[in-house]
Amino acid sequence: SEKLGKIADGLLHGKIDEVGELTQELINDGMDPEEILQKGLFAGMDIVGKKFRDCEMFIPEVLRSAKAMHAAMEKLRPVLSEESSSKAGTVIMVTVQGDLHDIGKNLAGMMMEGAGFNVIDMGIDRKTEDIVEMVKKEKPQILGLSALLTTTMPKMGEVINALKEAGIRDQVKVIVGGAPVTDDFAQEIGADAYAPNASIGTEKALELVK
Ligand code: B1M
Repeated sequence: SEKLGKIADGLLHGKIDEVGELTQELINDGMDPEEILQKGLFAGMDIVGKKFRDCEMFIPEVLRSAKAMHAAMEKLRPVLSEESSSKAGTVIMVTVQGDLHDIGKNLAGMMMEGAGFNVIDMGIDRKTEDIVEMVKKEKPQILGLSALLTTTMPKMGEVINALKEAGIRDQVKVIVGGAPVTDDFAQEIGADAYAPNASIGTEKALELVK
């Protein structure tokens, strides 16, 4: 649809209100949220990522694109996290220390809410010790770790080791995700599952609480 192209383009140019409004219009038109994400929002964000990498876009502009993404996701939230009757359990979602990226984490959190999980979002750039404390306090079934930088990925292994040291590794299942994360890396650090995207992350979470 023409609107999907406008969403991608609006995201690229940081048109925050327009991206939010177009997303709402497509939801009202009855479009599948997955299609809005893939063909509109992710398509735009892919171009942002490439331009950022090639120094054709800079941090202030990328931040506007991220804000436009957030505006769209707020519109998608009610559709993605529609009350589910089942009570799947509790998930803590967090971006590890040193890392400020939160779009993928938020999306995965919304989908998990849609699958019936109670999601506790700890936000971004959280210290390993704070994450361990929160796991002790909330006793979630699942801990979801997100990292978007090759430099912060090792923090995910650090969290798993800290859970072991605290004697609570076997009380929580750990799912790891984020663009640079791989299945091999997840196995290497002893995670219970790797989520290449938000919907597979949600499937893995449901499998792990079975
Ligand atoms: Co950053 N950034 N960034 N950035 N940024 C990347 C990640 C980068 C690949 C861009 C590039 O160079 N091409 C690059 C990383 C290179 C590397 O490490 N290999 C990079 C860099 C270098 C940086 C800075 C260092 C730049 C600088 O300062 N010089 C800096 C670091 C800041 C920090 O974190 N300390 C920085 C800053 C930023 C902004 C703040 C400007 C902004 C983030 C704003 C925000 O998140 N609120 C930003 C953005 C937006 C990006 C790109 C363009 C887009 C990321 C994104 O949101 N994608 C990104 C380029 C790219 O990824 N191609 C880039 C959309 C999102 C839906 O995808 O997060 O991958 P993603 O989530 C996916 C899956 O990974 C998965 O599900 C989602 C899809 O369904 N997933 C999970 C993720 N977490 C999950 C958790 C789960 C399950 C699934 O459960 C546990």
